[in-house]
Amino acid sequence: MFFQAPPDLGNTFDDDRMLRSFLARKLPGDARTPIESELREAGAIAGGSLYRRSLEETRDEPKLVPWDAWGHRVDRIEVSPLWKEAARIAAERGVVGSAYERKYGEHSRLLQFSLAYLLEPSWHVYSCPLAMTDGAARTLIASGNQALIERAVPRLTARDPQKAWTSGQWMTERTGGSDVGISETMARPEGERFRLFGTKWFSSATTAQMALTLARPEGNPPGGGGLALFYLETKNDDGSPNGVFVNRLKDKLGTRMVPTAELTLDGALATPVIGTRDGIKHIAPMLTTTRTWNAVCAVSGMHRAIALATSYAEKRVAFGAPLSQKPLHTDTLGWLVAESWGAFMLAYRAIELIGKEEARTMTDDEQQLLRLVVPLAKLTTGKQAVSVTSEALEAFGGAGYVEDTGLPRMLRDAQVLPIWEGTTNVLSLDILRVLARGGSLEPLSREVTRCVKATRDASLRDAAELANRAFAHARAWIAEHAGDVPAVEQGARRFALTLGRSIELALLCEHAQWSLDNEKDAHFAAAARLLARTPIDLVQDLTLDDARTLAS
Ligand code: MFK
Repeated sequence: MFFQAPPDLGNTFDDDRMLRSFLARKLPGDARTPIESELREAGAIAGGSLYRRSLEETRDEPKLVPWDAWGHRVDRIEVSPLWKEAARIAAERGVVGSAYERKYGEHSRLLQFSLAYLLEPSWHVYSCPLAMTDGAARTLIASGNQALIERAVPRLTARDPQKAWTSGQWMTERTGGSDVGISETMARPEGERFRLFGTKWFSSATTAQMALTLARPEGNPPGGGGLALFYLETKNDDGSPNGVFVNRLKDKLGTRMVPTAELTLDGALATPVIGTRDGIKHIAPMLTTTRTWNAVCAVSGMHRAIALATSYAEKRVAFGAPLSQKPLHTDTLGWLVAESWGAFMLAYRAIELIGKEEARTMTDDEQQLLRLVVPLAKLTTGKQAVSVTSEALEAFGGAGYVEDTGLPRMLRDAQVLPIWEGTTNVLSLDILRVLARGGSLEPLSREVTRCVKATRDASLRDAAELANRAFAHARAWIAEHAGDVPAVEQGARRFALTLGRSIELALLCEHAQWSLDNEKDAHFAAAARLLARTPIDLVQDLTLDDARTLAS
């Protein structure tokens, strides 16, 4: 009787050609050895014990316990054993903390995000609370509020699991997750602090000890400028709720191990983080951080899905040979690899820039670049994650559709990536806002030019030039339509995706050239050539009235 062998994983660091090559290129010798050693340990866990547990422990979805046995309101959320283990691993390995220890200067973020990248696909989206925790630490530090920094940052970045805190990021209300400026939560002054009253409609990973949230101090004007950024702790010192009540947990398509709650704030005592206005502006470091996490998790999910599909192709025999020997099957997988490596380049460019900003080695040009690269990385990789994961599942045939293979979960978890932290359209509009407020495409343009110039190998010239042409087309389109706001808004997604995809291709060409020169490895050049044959330039020169007609 035949039984199919399942796919398996080895050390996910050792098996990741892209990550290893990128780090070899970017890390100085003295940092490379210790960083690789930490990542190899994480890769062993991610491909071994944690991966096996993630396949086995699929039933322990979070539960809300509103009352204790004696009738006290406790609103306790019980998470899975795997999440508890993830919390321990994350703290001990510094999946947030290592970024703040800055042991490797501007390269510290490469270590920290690579840890997240390796562990994410094996811990049921525990990256969600970590992303917000990282974002909260960064936001508090940027605020300069010394009292809050001293109170919270050591806990948010702690290596000791007993001391480590996570943070929530409560922005979304019933009025909407995109147009945050119309939020209804009110803040009533009480001494130097405020009591918050309102509802938060999506609060992710609601087990956090603290949260950063937005509310409108009484008397403030409507709109985003009238919101203030607040810090609150979810429990009082005696463990009772600090005016934060969990109405219910959301029943979601994916990220089902993440407790996502609807909350009522009924007099939650909160401290303004920085002034009593401009909350959206002050929470922006959170957005930069969590959107980068989103991109990193998108790439890591793609790599995991492809790694499993590649392993399966070795084991699965059909029509007389393993799938790995079938030209059509390997063609399909090859395109997926190219897509995911392009995504990797853009996500890791964001990481590099954040590391430089924090180590204060960043130029003004790079500062402007960061403001554009983060939303571009988030929106471009989010879309890629869904399509690549879907295709990778198809590579398993029916097994990819069966729950206890663990495969369908990957697609469901990928589907959140273009949604939370700003949808593709909202982030496309964010790019337009940056440009409308005096930002420029010049830093991106210089990035593409640098990559194209660095790409000397004849086999890569067409790909590099295509990246250049696509980018130039997007740039010409936005210049041509500058005065026509509806036309620019209508084309914003195609414009942003063209920027994102052309930069991915340019960065991949640059890396491919480096790898040819230094590693004699032709894989990245092959990936760049393949990526160049996918749709890179999505800009449409005509205003598409037909689309409006169909949607009305
Ligand atoms: C797997 C790991 C992933 C982690 C997941 C964690 C769980 C996720 C849970 C969530 O999904 S939380 C909800 C996430 N919500 C969003 O991301 C909000 C989406 N909406 C937007 O991003 C809108 O564009 C925005 C709310 C910002 C629009 O509001 P406004 O009031 O129209 O903002 P405006 O006027 O554009 O910006 C106000 C100020 O903030 C401006 O500064 P100035 O006043 O000095 O000009 C902006 O420049 C600044 N700003 C806005 N966005 C910024 C920013 N600055 C830097 N970076 C940004 N991204």
